[in-house]
Amino acid sequence: MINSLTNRREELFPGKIIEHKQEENKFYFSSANEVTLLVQVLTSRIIRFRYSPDGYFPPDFSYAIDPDFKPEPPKVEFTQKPDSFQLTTELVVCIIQKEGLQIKILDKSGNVINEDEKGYHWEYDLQTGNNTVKMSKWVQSGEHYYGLGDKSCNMNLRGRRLQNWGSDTYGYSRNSDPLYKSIPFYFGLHQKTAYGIFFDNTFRTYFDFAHERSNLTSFWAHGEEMNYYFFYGPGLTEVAEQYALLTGRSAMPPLWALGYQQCKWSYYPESTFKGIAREFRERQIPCDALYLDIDYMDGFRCFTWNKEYFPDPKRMISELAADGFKTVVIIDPGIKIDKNYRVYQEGFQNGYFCRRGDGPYMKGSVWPGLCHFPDYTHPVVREWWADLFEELITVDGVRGVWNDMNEPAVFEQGTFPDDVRFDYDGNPCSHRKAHNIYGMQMARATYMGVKKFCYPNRPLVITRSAFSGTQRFSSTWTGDNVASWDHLWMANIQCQRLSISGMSFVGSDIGGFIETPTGELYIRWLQLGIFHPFCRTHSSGDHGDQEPWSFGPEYTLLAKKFIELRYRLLPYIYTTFWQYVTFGTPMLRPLTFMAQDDTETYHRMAEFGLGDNFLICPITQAEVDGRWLYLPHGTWYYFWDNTIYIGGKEVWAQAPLDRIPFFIRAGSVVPFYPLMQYVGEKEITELTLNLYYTEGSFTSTLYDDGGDGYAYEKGIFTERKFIVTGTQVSLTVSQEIKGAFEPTYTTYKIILHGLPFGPETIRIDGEPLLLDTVVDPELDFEPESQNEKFPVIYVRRDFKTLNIQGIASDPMLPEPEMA
Ligand code: MIG
Repeated sequence: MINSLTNRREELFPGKIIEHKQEENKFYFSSANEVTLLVQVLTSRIIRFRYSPDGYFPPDFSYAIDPDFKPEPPKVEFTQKPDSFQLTTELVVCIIQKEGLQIKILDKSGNVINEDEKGYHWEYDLQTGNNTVKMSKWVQSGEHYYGLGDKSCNMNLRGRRLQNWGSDTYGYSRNSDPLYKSIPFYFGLHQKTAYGIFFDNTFRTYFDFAHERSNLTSFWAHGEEMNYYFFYGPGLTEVAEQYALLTGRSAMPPLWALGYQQCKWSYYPESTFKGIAREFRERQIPCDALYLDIDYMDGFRCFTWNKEYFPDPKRMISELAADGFKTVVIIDPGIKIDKNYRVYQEGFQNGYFCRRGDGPYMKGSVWPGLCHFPDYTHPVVREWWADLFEELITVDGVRGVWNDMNEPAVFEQGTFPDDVRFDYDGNPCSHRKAHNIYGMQMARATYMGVKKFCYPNRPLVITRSAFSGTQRFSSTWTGDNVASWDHLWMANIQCQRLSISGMSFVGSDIGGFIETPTGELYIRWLQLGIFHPFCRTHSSGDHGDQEPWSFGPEYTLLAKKFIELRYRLLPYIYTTFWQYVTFGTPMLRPLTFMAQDDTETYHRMAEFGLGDNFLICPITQAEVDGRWLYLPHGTWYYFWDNTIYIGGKEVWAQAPLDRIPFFIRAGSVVPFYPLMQYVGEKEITELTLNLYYTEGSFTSTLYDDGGDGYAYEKGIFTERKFIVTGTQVSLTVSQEIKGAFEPTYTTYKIILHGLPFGPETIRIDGEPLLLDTVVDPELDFEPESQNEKFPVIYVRRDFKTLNIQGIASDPMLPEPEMA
């Protein structure tokens, strides 16, 4: 079937099943030619398929699967028919053909969700001794495909062939493939029903979505097993959640890591670095983190300082900390070959570096010159690596670590030679198998160290390369992009795609890494960046400055306005992060994920949701003052002027350079922090809640745990639900509170948007209350809105029920405008 593989060899297929056995939720089927299929029913909607060509399964080992994923085995009914076996769970039916082992999965109404064409087959590779393992499936009528993590092409993958082989792709472009990360997980969607497939194989993997043959989708790898997980939705979001349950979620980040971050290659010496900090505070542009790129090191030796540039890092970092800045430093995998360098000596003497096939340590050239590279797939090496962070963190005061070049990247050669050996946690192998998880294991070892030494504070790790599951250890960014409009378009798609592929803590280099953006492009990019979980400006520095104030006063003001908006939105973004941590829900939600029942959304990809209640659509074109976009069904408020839009259709969003198309779902309660220059600058005594009136009922969530530390793991957090119910003449808000955390704020300032009536009586838990009408300075993003008055109510934090009764239409209040 799959053409354009390596040499033409013989394709091998399973024979007829002659034996089967069951061990709890594991079902083994063996064929006449010794092929064995192991079907493991993990939950009612997650089924694993593992194939052995010779009846032998090597020890079960995966870096991707979350060790904490231990679901109770579900109920499975097993039946046999003349031609097939059948496994039935509460949600799906899985049919296994006796002749050929093809799989067919149906939902309980009998709709085919996924069906093998040839199914499992393989080729033996004489050269390496591996099997090229293959799987082919029918394309279902009207099927669309999504996912695969780090890809810069259109959202819908139908018609494409893509591969996973982590690569350092400086200045990549639309459709470049592969990029830095390897996430062999995709979604299928047809008849409004979604499923997912995760091919847990770390070799170079390929996915063909109706590309070679329009009726066929297939995936294969040049080694290891055909070993994949099937997830049943039926919702796309549910599929993403199932995948995140299996491969894990991030822990809660420190709240400051959701603030604005500023980076450049490179800020040095100390006076320059501190100058950047000073400028942020003088200009009152909020910022939480500053980054040191490779030049802070002594000759690019990891865990050292260039003492000429940074004579006293501990003093410098503590001075920055006193002003609210966290310092994050880069650490690459290449360890300079230098007999006088401690890290090199320890690695060399203890055998911690990767070896070539014939024994010597592998050498490769990167920034420091010739280097050896730690084998992070060895548990002892990871421990050693983790401990190397002690001084940087406990003495110098570094609060986060940035892992780069971990695809792994090597100058000239690209990456390691194939014969390089790895421990692979006791399953020794070559680079062919370890390549795609090298960066992940580096990030894991880094995380262990940063977490250990930052305690009781939470760590921040950011990595360029990743494999499925890396989200358990690290955030990520999309690598070396370019300051162009096309790259802004890509940043939007890449971040959405990484988010649905398990990695929600994601952002792009705002403004572009290579070359310089115009002021306009920088602002348009920042407008998108403030809605990405990871929000950092970074640039190569070769082409001029890229700070929020680098483009002239007019743009500086705009940059400040959008970074300020980011800080106002922090409690909402933090709540969205908590949903991701708790349920695996992607933070960024492609339009199709928001409205899977609406097939119009299948053809659009610029619009996305952040959390439950926001819809954003970036402007990715020069010199325009708005754009057409598709609003999913429901009622929406345009953030900038409160115009009310009815979704389920295309609308025009007026967005000159001081706006990004940003809509808020009617009925939602959006928490706002007061303006701060950095997280923790002020004690928050009052939390603003922006309530967007709706007719009918809608529930919003607010999570809080103080933003750092680990008490939340012991239940010291609060989850608040605001249930808003509106009629033409009344509005009721009930609050449900779970958890034991005591926030610093004791009152809510509730700002009412879009009330269709004039409030007459207000009762809070039965008692009467007065209404204020304010010109709300906190919402003054728009000069036009300065004179607009919003009704405001101040209530105690733990109220249970707020009730407003009104008289229809009060001339005192702004009429909601309908678009
Ligand atoms: O070969 O550390 O993607 O963010 O600034 C370039 C220097 C190495 C690549 C990263 C980029 C970083 C740069 N690095």
